[in-house]
Amino acid sequence: MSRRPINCVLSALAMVLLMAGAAMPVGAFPAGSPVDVNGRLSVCGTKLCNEHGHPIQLRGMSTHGLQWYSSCLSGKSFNTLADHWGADIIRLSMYVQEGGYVSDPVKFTRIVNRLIAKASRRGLYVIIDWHMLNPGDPFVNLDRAKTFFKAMAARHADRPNVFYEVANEPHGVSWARLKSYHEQIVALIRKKDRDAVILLGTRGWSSLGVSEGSNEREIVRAPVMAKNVMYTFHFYAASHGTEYFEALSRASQDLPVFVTEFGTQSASGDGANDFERSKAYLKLMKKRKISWVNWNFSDDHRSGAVLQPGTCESGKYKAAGSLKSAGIWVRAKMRTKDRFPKK
Ligand code: IDC
Repeated sequence: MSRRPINCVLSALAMVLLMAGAAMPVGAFPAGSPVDVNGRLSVCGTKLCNEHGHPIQLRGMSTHGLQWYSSCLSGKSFNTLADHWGADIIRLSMYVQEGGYVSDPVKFTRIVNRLIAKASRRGLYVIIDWHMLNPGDPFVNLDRAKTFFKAMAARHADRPNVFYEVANEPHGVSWARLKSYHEQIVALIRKKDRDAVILLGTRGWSSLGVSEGSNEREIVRAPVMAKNVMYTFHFYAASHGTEYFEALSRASQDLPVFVTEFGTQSASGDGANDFERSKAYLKLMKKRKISWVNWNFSDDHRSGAVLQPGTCESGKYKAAGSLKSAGIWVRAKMRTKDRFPKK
């Protein structure tokens, strides 16, 4: 018997579900997509392992602040990342201040839920980023962070593809203080979500302490005592040279590290690209299987926004000339084949 009528019925059903805004069943990911291939991830020693126990490296893009550039968060832009860029992961950068979460918690919670569903339908991993920036002390927003992560963990605990990043770039606070924040949020997430990987911000704008005269040793001496946690490191190649590079190199031998943000330009997210130094970082991250996420997938005017202004509005992501130089460079680094170990 021909399978066609069954397929028709199934796709009609899928259409109805999609139109009704229903979530696809958790666990159904497009064949061959990063989540289909790797499943639920966990921390194994200093590495990130897939469900078959193989260490893997994920690569992807961060959004700009979710309160800005909403046209860059369309289905088409997610398709571009999944299919054309070969991204494994999308980081949802939900600013806390600057017109972000605090201005309308219900709205931003809804936006994040919607985008998680969108990434999941494409078989991508997704980072829920509590993008605290100023003030640098995460305790200022503690109650809000608790409300947010409680809602996130309750809703997404069954998804195998979600990461929680609990503090983007803390600064001006000691590791002891930061550690106590992390412990509270980790405990709260774990009440609902027993095993998703939780990403912990480090001192000095997630520099492992380097930009505040410290380094990874303070974390090695007093790590957060929890399973499936990793420490974040951010760098901007034109600003952050040897000291940062060496800290990442040392730290990744002692701690599970995830680069949840990097730029090929200066820390302002703008200015000239330093592709030479970026290349050295990428080489190190490949060797050590350190996952990375580039800042940012938007058409903001700054050099770190990978798309040319106007691209998201026009939807012509694949057109010649749609990418800035950072975009051309990063996409080429992301778009490589057979990067995951066989099942
Ligand atoms: C920048 C954006 C810029 C925005 C600014 C203030 O590119 O458009 O006006 O934030 O919010 C970070 C931060 C990230 C910064 C980025 C570049 O996590 O929010 O984005 N950066 O400056 N840390 C180091 C660099």
